[in-house]
Amino acid sequence: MGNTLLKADKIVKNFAIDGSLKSIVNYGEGHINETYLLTVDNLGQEVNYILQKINNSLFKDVDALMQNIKGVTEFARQEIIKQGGDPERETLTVIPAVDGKAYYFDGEDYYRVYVFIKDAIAYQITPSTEVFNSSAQAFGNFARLLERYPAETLTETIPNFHNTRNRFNNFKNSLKANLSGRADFVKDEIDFVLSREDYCGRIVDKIASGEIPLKVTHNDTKLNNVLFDKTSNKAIAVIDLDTVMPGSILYDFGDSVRFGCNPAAEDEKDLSKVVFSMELFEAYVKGYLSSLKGSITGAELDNLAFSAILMTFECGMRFLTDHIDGDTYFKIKRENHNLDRCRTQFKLVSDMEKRLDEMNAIVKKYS
Ligand code: ADP
Ligand code: GN1
Ligand code: MG
Repeated sequence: MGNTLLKADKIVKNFAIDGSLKSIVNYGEGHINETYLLTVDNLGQEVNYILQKINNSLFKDVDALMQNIKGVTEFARQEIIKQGGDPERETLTVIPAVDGKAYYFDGEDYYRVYVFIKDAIAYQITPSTEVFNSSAQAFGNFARLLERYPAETLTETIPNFHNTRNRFNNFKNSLKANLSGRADFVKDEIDFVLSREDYCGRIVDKIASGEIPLKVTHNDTKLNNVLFDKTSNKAIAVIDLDTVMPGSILYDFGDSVRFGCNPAAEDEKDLSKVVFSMELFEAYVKGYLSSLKGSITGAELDNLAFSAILMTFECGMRFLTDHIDGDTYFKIKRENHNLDRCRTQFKLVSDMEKRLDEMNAIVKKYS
């Protein structure tokens, strides 16, 4: 945001926040929005908030996006209160703008403010099977919560978000346009995608035929979208609710596995460190299925292991598309960042393809 305290101060004054802004720093490792930690002095007491500049080139209808988030967080809040929990810690809390809206538009950009969840940590790499198992339970419980949420009140914030066939067509269009000129240097990665076209329709077709149910899902279930208590290391809150929309729990399961069953970073350059961990997979399956007992269908279970391959493939294909487009979607911090990310995903896909039978056996064990 040009990052001056002065500009931030003007923005903060448009939210229902008491006190004066002391500092603003970049925060977190999200690829989509610009996230800042605010420190406000309120009568001698320091209070933190999360300020986000919403990525308006992706989220075209910010009003609808924020209505979704308000709806889901208020619903979660009531459930947490019923269970005797602390709603300001266990879900996001939107701080309204002074005009009562859930966001502020300064004529150029859209901003929102959340209560800062204190003494919490977001992991960029899975630190242990215990932590990963706890994230699985948190996402499983979140899926249960969303089962009771009125789906008809939600707007689809990014249409076709996990329609892998659509993603494949977008990839082919990017390849044709080759806006960055980079397509000529990534032939192996391009072939990797093209030779797996038959994966793309496997889940969307089953959703279309009714074999796999459409549910309200999170759609962006990577480990750093869960906050953990710094002391107990237990998952406390599922965050990043921009993509809560109708989808399949296979998307949520697969995306968590994609990110978390890898002992290295999503953008690790040394691919010898990137390996699919069966131990972490088992920890996730165990946690997720324990939370979803009685609600997951046979068709969902049959496709659970494959969904991990598909979501990893889809994400790698999206990184490659963005690399070829010239890095217009995901935030990057270095040259070829999206290509590095793509390569880790394809390494994981190759590993999983070899171990699909073992993965299915683990799903069976906990079904
Ligand atoms: P993006 O859409 O860019 O991924 P997120 O909403 O996931 O943005 O936020 C980025 C990071 O900021 C999260 O991974 C987490 O570390 C941190 N974060 C977001 N909201 C909060 C919050 N309310 N309290 C504490 N940390 C937060
Ligand atoms: C983005 O917003 P963030 O960083 O939690 C992306 C996900 C990708 C992920 C890959 C809205 O997630 O779909 O899987 O990066 N979110 C959006 O790390 O596109
Ligand atoms: Mg995020």
